[in-house]
Amino acid sequence: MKDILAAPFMTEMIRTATAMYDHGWDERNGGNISLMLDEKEAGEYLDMHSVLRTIPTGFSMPELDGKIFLVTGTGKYFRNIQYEPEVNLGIIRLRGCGQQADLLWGYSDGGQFTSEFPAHMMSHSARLKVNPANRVIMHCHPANLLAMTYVHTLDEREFTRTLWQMCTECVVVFPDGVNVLPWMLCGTNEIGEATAEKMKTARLVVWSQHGIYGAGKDLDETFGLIETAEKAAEIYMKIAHLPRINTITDEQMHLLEKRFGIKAREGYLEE
Ligand code: 2HA
Ligand code: ZN
Repeated sequence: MKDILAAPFMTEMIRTATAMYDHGWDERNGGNISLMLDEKEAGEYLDMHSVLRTIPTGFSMPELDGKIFLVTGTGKYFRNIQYEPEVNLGIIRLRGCGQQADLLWGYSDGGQFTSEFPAHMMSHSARLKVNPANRVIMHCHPANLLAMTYVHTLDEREFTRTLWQMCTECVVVFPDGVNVLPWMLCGTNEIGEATAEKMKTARLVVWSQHGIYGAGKDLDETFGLIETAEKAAEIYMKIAHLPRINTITDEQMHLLEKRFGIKAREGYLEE
């Protein structure tokens, strides 16, 4: 059996969580990540028949039965993941219509997966239907995106258009735009279901006055998606109180579409 702490999925998870903390996106126990593992790859590092304990999930999700996830722990600090991965992370495999999670590794102090587990698993399910290559769901609290939800309309088209106008590459990086949920109680199946619904049409979902969810094929892509949206929100928060005399026009965004072979979300740009 290979050393799991040297597994690429583990080192990338630790590197990503540390970078997120360093960006100021994950104060205290803020934020959570889930990464769907390839069963064959995980099998090189873990005895798949050895279940440490079983944790009930509190929801039903038959389509994820048998799927294996590396997930951050509830109450755990991103800042500490690099020092004690086995305490702060866990690997679980779902079974019993997704109602049971068999712990294969981690949460070694008796802990369990993030309180946002329903939102993560429901979002995985939604994204897998859009694109089976999507393996990552990431949640964090970037200050400028959060700030924007206090001063900008939460209309999804308007919110997306504002972000696209803040940096030239935004429309290229997230042509599918940003969906927005109003304030909702976190850690519940309800916010999980609402997030998953929004994930059907975009890889970024803002939780107003709370944070953001991102989805992607790997940790780098998902991190980059949130990083780009947060950069745009930062520029917005620098200029929102000033008269705007220049912008990126819809005509210019159409030029970006052509140059980079992308298509902005239907109806979000003027023809
Ligand atoms: O787990 O970010 O939304 C901490 C959170 C909850
Ligand atoms: Zn949060």
